[in-house]
Amino acid sequence: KESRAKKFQRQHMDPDGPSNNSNYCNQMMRRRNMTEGRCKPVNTFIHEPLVDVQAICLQGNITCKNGQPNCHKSSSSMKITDCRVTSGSKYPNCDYRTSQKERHIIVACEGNPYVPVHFDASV
Ligand code: PAX
Repeated sequence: KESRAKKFQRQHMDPDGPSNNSNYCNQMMRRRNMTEGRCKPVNTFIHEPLVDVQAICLQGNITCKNGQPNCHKSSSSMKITDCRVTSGSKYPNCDYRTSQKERHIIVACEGNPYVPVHFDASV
């Protein structure tokens, strides 16, 4: 079974991206298997080296949206792409809007090694 850490990498890591392309989210959401069973409504891809994203787990500790205490906010802003399903999108034809941003990101971390498992927000 896919570990939570590997699932985070599949859903959120794209260190070599983004291709400067309005179809980025349509392609990546399908390629990373987030359009099976339903269209995942919102998903963020992170365009930074994996080690830099893993290091967020050692940075500022904050409370997560769900009240758990295991969230961490990146001390630097990071290059990200937000993918949001369009209002007219109808499964199985998942249609996304692609928005590139530079933001601080908040991730939840777990385990030993203590690594990212959930994307909480960008600020
Ligand atoms: P997830 O299912 O929420 O979390 P995601 O981050 O890709 O997946 P499994 O065993 O898979 O169920 N975990 C936690 N989740 C939440 N909060 C804390 N503190 C926590 N600690 C551990 C993946 C796994 O992490 C575990 C959790 O139990 C899961 O284990 O966002 C919904 C999705 O949209 C993404 C982030 C979420 O997907 P929501 O409802 O929290 O707002 N998303 C959201 C995003 O990619 N970008 C965004 O800007 C926003 C707002």
